[in-house]
Amino acid sequence: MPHSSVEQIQLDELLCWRVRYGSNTLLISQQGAQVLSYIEGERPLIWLSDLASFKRGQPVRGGIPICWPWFANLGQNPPSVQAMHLQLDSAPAHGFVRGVDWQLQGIQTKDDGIHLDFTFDIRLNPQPDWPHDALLQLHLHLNERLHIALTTCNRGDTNLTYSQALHSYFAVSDIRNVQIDGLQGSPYLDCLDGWKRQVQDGLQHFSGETDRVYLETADRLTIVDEAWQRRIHLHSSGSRSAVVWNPWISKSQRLSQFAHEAWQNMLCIEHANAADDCKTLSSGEQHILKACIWSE
Ligand code: TA6
Repeated sequence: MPHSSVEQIQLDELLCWRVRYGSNTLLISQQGAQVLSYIEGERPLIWLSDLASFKRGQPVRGGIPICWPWFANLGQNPPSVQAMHLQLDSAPAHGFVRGVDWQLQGIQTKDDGIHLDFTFDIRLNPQPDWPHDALLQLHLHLNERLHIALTTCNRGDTNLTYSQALHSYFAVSDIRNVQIDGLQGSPYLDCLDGWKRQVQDGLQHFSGETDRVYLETADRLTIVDEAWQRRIHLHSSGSRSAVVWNPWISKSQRLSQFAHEAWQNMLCIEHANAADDCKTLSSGEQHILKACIWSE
């Protein structure tokens, strides 16, 4: 097995772990159980903003924030997701688990790589406006690839309906010169045009702000980056929706922790259960959203 190590570090206000496996380096914070960055060899695969700040209660710009128990603004979700919340207008974007500490359950070095387990237990973090009994488990497994599994367990007596996303920021050479392979023919909701339903025609290129929820998605997507001679492979299970986002020029200037030119070097592709793909769990049921990320 290649050389591997795990060290606990402090980044400003956040407790983090730096995990190494061979030439791969993963940085995770206890807050949000958020992957902050992932570097393969010399080059970032998961992007972290140059202006990222590591403050308590504030999601870090970049990495893989976990959006749960709703994706985007609650009011943009299906009525069944909205109905789980008691104060629609006070609900934070992307849910309430990004900015709070999760519990580290364990770190194990095995023959197949390094495994980290975190939980978010609603019983330890009660949400008066979202009064449901659920347990979130995040399993991170690092070897030649980064494997992520987010499990939602419904411990309540009634149905639990939620949406979610692994809000992954990928590093690219120049958004104007990359494309996504695998979305051809998929329907999508255009979040910049009233969430109107469209259909993807051919490979996805970028020439402006893009914010889309793709539906009926394939379980394999690829970011083709000719300039860096790199293909980033994204395999998933438990998801039939994927969010594609680049803020482009003007929105970049309204984003926190985001340099004005940073839009050129990042691309979000987020494995999700969003819109029509939201999930309903009966009492005692669980669902696992999985993603596997690597480049070659
Ligand atoms: O995933 C795309 C999106 O919903 C965009 O509309 C934009 O708001 C982005 O998420 C970033 O959201 P955040 O709350 O992390 O700034």
